[in-house]
Amino acid sequence: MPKKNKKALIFGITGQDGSYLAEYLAEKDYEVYGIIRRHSVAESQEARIDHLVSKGLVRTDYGDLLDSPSLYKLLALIKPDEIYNLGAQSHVRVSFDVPQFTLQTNMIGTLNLLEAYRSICPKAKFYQASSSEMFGNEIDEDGFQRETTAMKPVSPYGCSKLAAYCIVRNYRNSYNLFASNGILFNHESPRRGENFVTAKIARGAVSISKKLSSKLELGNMDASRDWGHSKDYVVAMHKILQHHEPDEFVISSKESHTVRDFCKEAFSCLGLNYEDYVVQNPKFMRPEELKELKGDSTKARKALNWEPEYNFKSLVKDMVDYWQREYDLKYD
Ligand code: NAP
Ligand code: F7E
Repeated sequence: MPKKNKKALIFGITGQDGSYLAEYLAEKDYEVYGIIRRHSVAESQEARIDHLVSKGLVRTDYGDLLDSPSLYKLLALIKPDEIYNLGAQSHVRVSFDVPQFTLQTNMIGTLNLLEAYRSICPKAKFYQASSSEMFGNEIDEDGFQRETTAMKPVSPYGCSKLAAYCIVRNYRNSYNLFASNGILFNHESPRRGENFVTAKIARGAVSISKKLSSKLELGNMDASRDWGHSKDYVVAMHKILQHHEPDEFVISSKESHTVRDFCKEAFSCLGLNYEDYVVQNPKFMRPEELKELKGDSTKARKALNWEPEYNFKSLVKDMVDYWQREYDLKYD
C-alpha cells in the first residue's frame, strides 16, 4: 500500500458502516486497514469491501476483538493515527438469543481494544460506536433523547453498548486518551443486513412487486425509530475524531417514523398498498421493546458542522431502488 497522510484502522470493516467509512477515508487519502474474522463461507467474507480491497485501497488482516494477542500485534504493526471500533454483535433481537456472546463481544471486546490501544499507541484517536439503544425508553420532556438523557437500556445489546460507552469515558479520563463516543441513532442503506427491519421491508416489497412472494411477515409495527443513512453517519464518525477534544455526540435525523410508516413509504415507491401484503408474526416480537427513538443532534450539528444529505423519503427510495436493481440482475 502506498504511503499516505494518515492511517486509520477499522474494526467492523466488513459491516455496513465499516464499508462506507473505509470508502470515505480512502477518498480522503487515508491508508485504510481493517480487521477480518475467519468465516466458514470465505467467499462472502469481504463482500461489502471487495471493490476497495481489489483496488488496493484497503488492507485487511485477521483479528478479533475477543483475541487480545491479535489486537496488540496489529496495533504495533499498523501504528494507526485513528482507530474506529465498529465491531459488534449488532442485532438487538438476536442479543436476547445470545446475551453472553453479545456482552463478550461488545463490552469485553471494547475493553480488550482499549487496553491494547493505551499500551501500544496512546497518541492515536479512538472512536467508539455507541448507540441510541442505550437510552431504552427514557425520553426528555420535549420528546427527544440527547447526550444528557438518562440511559436505561432494555436489551442485552443496549446493556453491552452502555458498558462499553462507560469504559471508553473512564479510559479517556483515567489515561488522558483521545477516546470519543458517537451515540448514533438507527442508520440504514442498501448495505444494511437483511434481517434489520428496513432492509427486510425494502427487499420484501420489491419481491412482492415482482410477484416472487405474496406477503411480508413483521413484528411490532408501532415501534418508532429515528432513521438516517449510513453514508451520512460515517462522515460524522470522522468529524468526531477531528474535533479539538474527545467528547460524546448524538448523531440523528431529528425525526421519528414508525415501522408502519416505513412500510407505507416503501410499498408506495412501487405503487402498492402495504396493508394488502404485510402481516404480523409474533416470532419477530422482542421480549422487551424500545418504543420510540428521536435524537436531538444539535450539539454535533453545531460543533462538528455536520448535516445529513438524506432524509426519510430519499433513504427509503435508495433502499428500494437498490433491491430493484438486485432482483433485476438476478431474474431478468
Ligand atoms: P454490522 O453491519 O452488523 O457490522 C458489524 C461488524 O462487526 C462486522 O464487520 C462484524 O464482522 C464485526 N464484528 C463482529 N464481532 C466481531 C469481533 N469479535 N471482532 C471483530 N469484529 C467483529 O453493523 P453496522 O450497522 O455496520 O454497525 C456498526 C457499529 O455501529 C456496530 O458496533 C453497531 O453496534 C453500532 N451501531 C449501529 C447502528 C445502526 O443503526 N447501524 C446504530 C448505532 C450503533 P463479521 O462480518 O465478521 O461478522
Ligand atoms: O428494528 C421492529 C423492531 O432490528 C427496528 C441496530 O443497528 O439500531 C438497530 O437496532 C424496529 C424494532 O433495529 C421487525 O421490533 C418489526 O422496534 O431494524 P431493527 P434496532 O433494533 O432499532 C440501533 C440504534 C442499533 O444500535 C443496532 O445495532 O423494527 N421490527 N418487525 C422488526 N425488526 C426486525 N429486525 N425484524 C422484523 O421483522
